[in-house]
Amino acid sequence: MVALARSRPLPPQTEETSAFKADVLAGLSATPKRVPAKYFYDATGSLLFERITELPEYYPTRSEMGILRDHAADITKLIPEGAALVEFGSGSSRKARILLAAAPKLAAYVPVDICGEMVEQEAAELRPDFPGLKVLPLTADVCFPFELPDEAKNAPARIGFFPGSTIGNFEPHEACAFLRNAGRILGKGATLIVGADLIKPAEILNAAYSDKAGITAKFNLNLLVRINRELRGTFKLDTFEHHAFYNGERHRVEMHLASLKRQKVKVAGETIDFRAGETIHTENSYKYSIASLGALARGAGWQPVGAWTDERDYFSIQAFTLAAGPAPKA
Ligand code: AVJ
Repeated sequence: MVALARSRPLPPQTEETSAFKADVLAGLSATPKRVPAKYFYDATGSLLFERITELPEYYPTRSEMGILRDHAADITKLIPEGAALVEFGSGSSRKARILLAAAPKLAAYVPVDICGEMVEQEAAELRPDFPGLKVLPLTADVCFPFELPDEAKNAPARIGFFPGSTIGNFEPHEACAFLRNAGRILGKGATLIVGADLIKPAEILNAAYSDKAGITAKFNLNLLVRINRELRGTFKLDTFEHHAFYNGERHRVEMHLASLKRQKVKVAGETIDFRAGETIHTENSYKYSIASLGALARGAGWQPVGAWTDERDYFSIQAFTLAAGPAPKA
């Protein structure tokens, strides 16, 4: 314990940290500066996101849970006997629990997440609540191809689940690539259930991403904390500010970290220059309509088969089945 206090070794150089380093250095060398949003979710970031979901201004989680609860019977009609549910970017599995409870005919649940610790822990908490279900956690980045466990591969059908409007974090062309990749992973006869935030007035969106309690600002700034810890960064947190706004032309909420002054910052031995007011673009959260997500999915080989919204039309759950034949080429 004494040795720990005296020397603080860097985290071991795993495949994960070297991808983080390469992506951060590339993003901070680009103009305009950017860092991929998936790096928000270290242990602290995941906890901060859980707190965001409880904020009065942040409606998406509550709206989506409400849709799942109100329409669970209808949605789970799409799930055949013995099927495997594969959740992309499962996080806390809170939403999957609603489907699992409404679909006792499911044989397996495969939560897939980039955060291995989280996915194992959630699986351990799920098992006693669903004793008949095979829970098979998988650590993977859902942006890339990965292999399903044999039990899921051999199930009579696979149902993909991608809730939380995580699809909105992708550029539309990346969302299309994700959908095509999901089709390949799930295979013939698959169904995909996607949660997507809907286009709505800017005031509602701006409030949801700039909450009064400042939790979203903390979530955004935690990216710099993570870079400081994992990549020997020298970001001074009080010299950067959280900015979030709805870009109506592109149907997306943008989050940025703005440098309050001209300064130099070191990251992994490299020097990064900031102008006063210069920002790091840390997230896009694209908003869709039923029609615009449907068009995107069709382009990736999926056929829309159902859509459900809450009474305010803030959020949507949309279902697709894999169209017969190979997915259209990119
Ligand atoms: C987890 C991607 C759905 O875009 O609303 C919340 C992340 N960012 N507040 C979103 C987020 C700022 C969130 N998603």
